[in-house]
Amino acid sequence: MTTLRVILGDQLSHSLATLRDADPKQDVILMCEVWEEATYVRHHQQKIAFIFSAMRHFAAELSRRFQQVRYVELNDPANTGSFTGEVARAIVAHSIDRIVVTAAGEYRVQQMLDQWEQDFQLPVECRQDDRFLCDLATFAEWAGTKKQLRMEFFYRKMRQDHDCLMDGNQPIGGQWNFDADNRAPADAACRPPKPFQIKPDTITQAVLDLVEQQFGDHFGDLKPFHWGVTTKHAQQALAHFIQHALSNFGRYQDAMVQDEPWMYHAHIGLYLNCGLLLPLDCIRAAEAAFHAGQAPLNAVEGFIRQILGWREFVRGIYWLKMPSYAKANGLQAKRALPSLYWDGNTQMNCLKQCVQATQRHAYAHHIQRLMVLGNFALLIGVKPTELNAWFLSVYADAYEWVEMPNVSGMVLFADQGYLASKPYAAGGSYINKMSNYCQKCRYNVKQKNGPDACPFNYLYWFFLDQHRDQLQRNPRMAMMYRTFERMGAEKQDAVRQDSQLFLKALSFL
Ligand code: DLZ
Ligand code: SF4
Repeated sequence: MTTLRVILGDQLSHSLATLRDADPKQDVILMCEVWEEATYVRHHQQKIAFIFSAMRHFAAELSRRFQQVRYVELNDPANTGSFTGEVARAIVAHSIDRIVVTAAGEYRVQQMLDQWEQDFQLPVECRQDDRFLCDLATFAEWAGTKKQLRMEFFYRKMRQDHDCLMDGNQPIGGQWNFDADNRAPADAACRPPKPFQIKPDTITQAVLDLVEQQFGDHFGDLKPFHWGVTTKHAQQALAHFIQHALSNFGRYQDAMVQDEPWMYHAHIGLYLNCGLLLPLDCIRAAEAAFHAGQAPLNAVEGFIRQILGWREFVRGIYWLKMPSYAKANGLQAKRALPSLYWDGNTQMNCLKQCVQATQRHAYAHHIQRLMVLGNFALLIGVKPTELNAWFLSVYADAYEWVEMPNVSGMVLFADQGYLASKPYAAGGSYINKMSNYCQKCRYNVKQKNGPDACPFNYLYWFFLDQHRDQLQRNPRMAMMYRTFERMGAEKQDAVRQDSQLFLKALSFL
């Protein structure tokens, strides 16, 4: 009996369910670089390089444990270009009797896996991805028939279930959430550490050459490439964060600084989401730092909430709501994604900064994604499908299960409040409060109308005005609508005129 064990590019964990009962001599492990995955959206060059190099390193590690690791490189002339094609070839080459795989991270790929039994007329065992801390059945049970889900309540349950930062059945520090302490703008004390970086080895060099050849026309800079590509690197990156950045992570979590893409963030999302790091290891490491007095509670709780709370929450929503979630467009947004998202060609300094960081690093930190890139798309009414495709392709950490609920739910309010209690819309003053971008901008953040006014200022009110029917009754928006009413007709007209002019110009760019 020969079992084929298939490992996908975001399943690079030695503890993966697929490998658990594997026979080191008899079984065949399959990993493959395939065109379909590299091009179903045009991924950032660094993202492809990262995944291919991490896959090659992982396969090399597996070869020490297993005798038959079948690794198909992209340029292999026999490569069929798809997972299904490569499984078919492996079945013939190794006389396979059964297939074992772990559930895919993306709906699209799971559909493929679900066909294999029929395609190949072989038993296929598709195992749960138990690297996640909340299994999908438990999440579905928690969500029940609720019309709206709130992360905060899910998170509390997860804290209790995993006995994380708990004092008996109460949260350590007497509060579940210290977000209110996590909104400091940058000040003189804000001096972020150098990010953790790894020099490319020969495997990564070969992958960089391949990506340059095959995907050189994709978005983003390929070099300098400094990401880690092994479990060991990823663990070092986590340790680097805990030692040098975690203590200030909370305080400056929402701060943005000109030409400073890294801040005190962890930059471990890409390792976590491809399996080089496990969520529970990150959580326990941060918890230990708190107990050792190395980091304050607001920072540790904030970090843990992202992983134990938010990450699991969005994944649960994705699987609960797919495939219809991909089509959600609750605010009927119709605009194509402006070209500035690809070339950074704009005089709005905040947007330019965030697009440039994305181009250079396949990374931008969460508040740049949310408050600048996401907020702008929300205000101008970008179609969810277009913004989803952009976020999915440009960030090295992005897979659809995590990207889509963040973009459609959190950023665009396309699910009409299933995930978030209100749209994350903000004017220029909020960006100015949390960053120093406005000081270098051609626009004036203090000005509300006219050619020099910060476009976020009038676009914000225009957005509210446009979506009055849907948003006015939202209790969290009521105060803003009252403020808009108090502006009076003249100012409201100026908002409409400036916005229409701006949007017209944008569509010609
Ligand atoms: C993102 C990605 C890319 C660019 N290339 C590959 C690949 O060639 N082979 C592979 O196994 N995985 C790749 N991935 C990650 C997959 O897209 C990811 O594993 C699935 O989308 C999860 O369902
Ligand atoms: Fe962005 Fe407006 Fe500030 Fe310019 S003035 S950086 S457009 S928020």
